Amino acid sequence: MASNERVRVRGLSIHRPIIYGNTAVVLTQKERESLASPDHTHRWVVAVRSAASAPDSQIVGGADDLSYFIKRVTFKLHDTYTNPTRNVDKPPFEVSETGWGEFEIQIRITFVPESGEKAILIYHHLKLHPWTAIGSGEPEIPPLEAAMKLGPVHSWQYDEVVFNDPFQSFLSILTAHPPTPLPKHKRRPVPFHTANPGSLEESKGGVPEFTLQMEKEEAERLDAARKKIIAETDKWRERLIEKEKELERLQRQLEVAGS
Ligand code: SLL
Repeated sequence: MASNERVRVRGLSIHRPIIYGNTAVVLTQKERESLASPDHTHRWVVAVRSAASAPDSQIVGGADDLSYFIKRVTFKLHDTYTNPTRNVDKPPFEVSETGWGEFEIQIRITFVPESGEKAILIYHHLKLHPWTAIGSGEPEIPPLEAAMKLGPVHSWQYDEVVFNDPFQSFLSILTAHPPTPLPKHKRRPVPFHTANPGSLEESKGGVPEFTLQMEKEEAERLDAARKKIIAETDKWRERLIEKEKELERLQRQLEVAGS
């Protein structure tokens, strides 16, 4: 049954940009009272989305439907939640919940069967509280009334799913769905609440989005880190060679002394 379908395109890498993370808002007193658990303070959404945002959308990322390569996203919530394992089999790949605390969310992305790829596991720290007081001391959780004034909290991570040596049939699926390009420059706030007043203002001004500029900066950081590792490796390799030479010398001395 060796049809071309299962032929791998060797040496080829193709990637799809995604973002994962969460948005959170403080619940009003009224909303809290209407909940089954009035101790919950926030409403949040955790999601896996395309990196590009739709123009003028109130959503971070999500311009493209990713179901052509993602079959299922499983969000494993904290055990304090009922049915903490949430399977999402169609877009939007997200879970909306209320709660009172931050915790680590396990996100498993299962790809369409045509891909022949194993599922991948990523982690996201659910963020409810805005960053405050950075630079002027210990970051602290602001009171709810203050947090409410700051607006929604965003915590998103850009990533790229890379497919190496893809099956021909899967490659066709991917190329039939080119990702919406990221905007070249900043049109909106970046996807983080930062502590300096300028960006705090910005973060109130709208929904953050990822840009090519940020992608470039991330690539530069990775490149710098790679160079540093190579330099370190070279340094330690040289030391090792020196030590081995010294060992040899000492062993010879021992032999001479012993004979
Ligand atoms: C903390 N380590 O102590 C974390 C745990 C758990 C969050 C946070 C609601 C659960 C429910 C909820 O927010 N759990 O529905 O009862 O901060």
